[in-house]
Amino acid sequence: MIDCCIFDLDGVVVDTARYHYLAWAALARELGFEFTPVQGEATKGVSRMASLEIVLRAGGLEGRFSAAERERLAAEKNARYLRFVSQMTPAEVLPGVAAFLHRGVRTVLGSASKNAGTILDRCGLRPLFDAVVDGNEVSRAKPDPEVFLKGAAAVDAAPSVCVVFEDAAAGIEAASRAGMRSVGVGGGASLSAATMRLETFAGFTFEQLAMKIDRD
Ligand code: B16
Ligand code: MG
Repeated sequence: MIDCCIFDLDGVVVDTARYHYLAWAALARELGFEFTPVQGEATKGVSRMASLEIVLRAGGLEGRFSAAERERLAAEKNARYLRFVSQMTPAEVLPGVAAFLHRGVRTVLGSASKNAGTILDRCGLRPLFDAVVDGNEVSRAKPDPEVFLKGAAAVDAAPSVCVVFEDAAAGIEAASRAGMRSVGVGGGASLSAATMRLETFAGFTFEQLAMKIDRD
């Protein structure tokens, strides 16, 4: 039985990954190197400071900045990212997601992002979630299960009745460590550990989810 759907945000509900990438690439350019889209893939689902380490490593700059300087670089990237996010509209919700969220089952947002609230408000999505757990409330990043366990607890759901929708391998592992089933969303090659795969929410119904998940 499925009684609670927990959604990752970036890459599942909205495509903010391209804004994250543009903001990191601009920072890299300021630091004197190119950060490619392929390198940007590694920042998906990863916290802001861990993403900064990935960017600095790509430029051969790891270990070059103090903690205070890294905080400043991350803040600069975030300010640029927020300029993109502040222009978002409901049209940027990925196809089929809003319709799927309207189904009576309990819905929770479980995201690593500290900007999740702003994105939900810009896209008119907040009323569709019964609970929101984001990067401001968790101390351990995915693949630690903390974000999903907190999300399930917020709506009083046992992990065994929860299904997590995720686009990143770290999130699929976090779901499994939380004792939850998972749906790997999108074409990412690293999602093979998910209970099932889903290319897009367009045309996807809760009944199809229940049939597929309960059969596995
Ligand atoms: P912020 P998710 C993650 O969100 C993104 O996938 C990842 O690229 C980003 O670095 C992280 O949030 C932190 O975001 O800088 O906004 O706090 O996929 O867990 O919804
Ligand atoms: Mg994601």
